[in-house]
Amino acid sequence: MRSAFPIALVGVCLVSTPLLAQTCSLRTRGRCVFTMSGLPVGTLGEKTVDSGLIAAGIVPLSNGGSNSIGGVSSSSSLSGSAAYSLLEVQANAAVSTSSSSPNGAIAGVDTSPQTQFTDRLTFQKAGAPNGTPVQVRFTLIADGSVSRSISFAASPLAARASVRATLDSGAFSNPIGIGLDTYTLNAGDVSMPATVSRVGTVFTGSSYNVNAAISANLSFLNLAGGQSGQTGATGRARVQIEMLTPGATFTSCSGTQYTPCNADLNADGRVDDADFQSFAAAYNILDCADPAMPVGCPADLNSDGFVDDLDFSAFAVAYDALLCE
Ligand SMILES: [Ca+2]
Ligand SMILES: [Ca+2]
Repeated sequence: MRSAFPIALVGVCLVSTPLLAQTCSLRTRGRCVFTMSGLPVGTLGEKTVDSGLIAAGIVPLSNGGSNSIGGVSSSSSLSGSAAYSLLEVQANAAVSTSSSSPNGAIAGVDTSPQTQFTDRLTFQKAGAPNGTPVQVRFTLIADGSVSRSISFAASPLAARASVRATLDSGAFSNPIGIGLDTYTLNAGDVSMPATVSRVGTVFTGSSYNVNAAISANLSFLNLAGGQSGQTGATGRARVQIEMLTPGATFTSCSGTQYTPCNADLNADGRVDDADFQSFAAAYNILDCADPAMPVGCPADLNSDGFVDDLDFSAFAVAYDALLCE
């Protein structure tokens, strides 16, 4: 959203009102549930952690707990990290009940998103006056997995796992969503792995927020009488930002450059063997129009519609460099 100073306030406030501060922050949080009937009063059955808003660094996320009584057990865990441009989350939940126990149990992970960053970008173009339109491309690269395993016949909603990465900014319309879900994707989301870009027109001298987040949600299992089940979700996302107008640049509140690193196909900030496996699979498919190719054809590093030897040459350079910097 373009920054706007509320002119009406100027007349009202005799004391000068500060311009909106440049904001950038990181946050991790989430609730784990691990409870059952029959627990002694006062037993911890859920736990919520929240880092609050942190200005800098990598913010780790760690949460979890378990209970068991009379042959019934319940556990859930959540971990991850938030850094500018790189987000990661993992979650697991499991329940089992003995056939002879009268107790039921539930487990799950929620509170969304669990890892997130907000940054504020200001655009410039040398020699151009403030208010000059320039174009910028925002890209979200996301990968992950979900799993669901239950010992009994049930609706998909009885034990649901989902992970979703999102990117939005006032600099472009239509927020990006990439996800996986054992039940059904969010409307408008494409499935992981995927690389999705939006191009926006922004104005020099103006500032725009960019927000990215990952959510992992594991629905509660409500089990009794000799049932068991487990769910898991893991997701990673990386954000890159590129100026398309020659001579245009941006600065960010956090100081992050959001440098493109297109060969990092699994969004973990490194170009290594895991990326090579994805690249090799795409190389065998060749044509970006093939339905088997991941959305956005991320392995087509030179954007010519095919994953071929030209892309392999570019991949090899990034593989040698290893880290996305
Ligand atoms: Ca990688
Ligand atoms: Ca290509």
